[in-house]
Amino acid sequence: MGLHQMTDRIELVQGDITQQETEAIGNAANSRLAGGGGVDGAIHRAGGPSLMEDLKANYPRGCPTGQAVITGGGRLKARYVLHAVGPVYSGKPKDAELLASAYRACLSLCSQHGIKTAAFPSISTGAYRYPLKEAAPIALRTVAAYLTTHPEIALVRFVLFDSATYAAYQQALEVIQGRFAS
Ligand code: AR6
Repeated sequence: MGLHQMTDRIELVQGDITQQETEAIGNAANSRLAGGGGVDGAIHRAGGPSLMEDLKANYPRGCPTGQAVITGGGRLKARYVLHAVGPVYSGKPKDAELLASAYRACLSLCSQHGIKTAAFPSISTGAYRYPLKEAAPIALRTVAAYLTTHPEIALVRFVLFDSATYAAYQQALEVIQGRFAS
């Protein structure tokens, strides 16, 4: 399977992840799983209190950076939320590995729970200040690589909140597709 076929299962849209009808949506959480601003605040508001109850009951010690945990979706259209903890950008090489690992952890939860469709926000590029031009290709390459070995995942949709984020992902996807097009 070439990268072309893998990237056929990746979609980019500009929008609000809380409105997605994929089986799961990703959240850009913090390691205390304490809730916060940005997409995390929006998901907890839209999903309702059951998300935090689920987190407190099942993951009282939080979640390490680069990992993810799963809860129900509460009042969201999505049945599940994948709470991923991306790195706070430091400029060190480990940032890229932790960011890739956060996406892989979400995808691995999808495989374990039979989730075939998932939507992701741009993890770490808001409050955690990961530069978009670096984060977008890492996010896309990590997902594309996972899809090659996991045909059970039918769709990964990146839901990018603002036009600059959407443009950065669009450009990164074109580079990845262009390089591997047959
Ligand atoms: N749908 C999709 N994307 C969104 C939405 C939305 N409704 N709202 C914001 N974004 P951020 P981080 C975008 O800061 O950098 C929180 O306080 C946003 O425009 O949400 O990983 C957590 O509790 C940006 O492109 O996440 C953590 O403490 C992207 O989501 C910390 O922030 C990520 O921005 C995590 O920081």
